[in-house]
Amino acid sequence: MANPKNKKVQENLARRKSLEERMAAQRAAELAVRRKRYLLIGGIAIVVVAAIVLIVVLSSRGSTAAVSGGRQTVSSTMTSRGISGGIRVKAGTPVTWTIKGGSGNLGCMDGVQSSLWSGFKSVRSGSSVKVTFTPPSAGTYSVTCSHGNPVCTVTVT
Ligand SMILES: [Cu+2]
Repeated sequence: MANPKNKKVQENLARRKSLEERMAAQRAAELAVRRKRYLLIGGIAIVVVAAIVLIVVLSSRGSTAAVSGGRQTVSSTMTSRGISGGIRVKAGTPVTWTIKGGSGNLGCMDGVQSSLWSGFKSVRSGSSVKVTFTPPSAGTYSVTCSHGNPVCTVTVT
């Protein structure tokens, strides 16, 4: 049965089999690398989204007043879009709220008025105004410009 032609066929078959095995191994390795890359990209995406959510949540909470000597003080910056996040204060303790007029044209955001204090307080770009009031009770109070458009809210706890 030592047919030289048969032997050649056997050799070719063996060579082909090993080649196919090597190709399969390579494909598996490539798949593993791709899977690892997707996991990494997914992980980074999750971290980025979580960071954005955290920033949005923190900025929407607004500035919390600091209490010292029976007075709460807090400061904010007015922009053409109002005061980002507003402020958080406690009921019953007098508040001094310093509002700085941000650079550039503030547009409609020309000042602040609210049921928390009397009168309209003008806010101009580049200068500061102090608003004093004592929050009567817990709740959310709206602050508007002279035109009645929302500037921000004062959260009283
Ligand atoms: Cu306005």
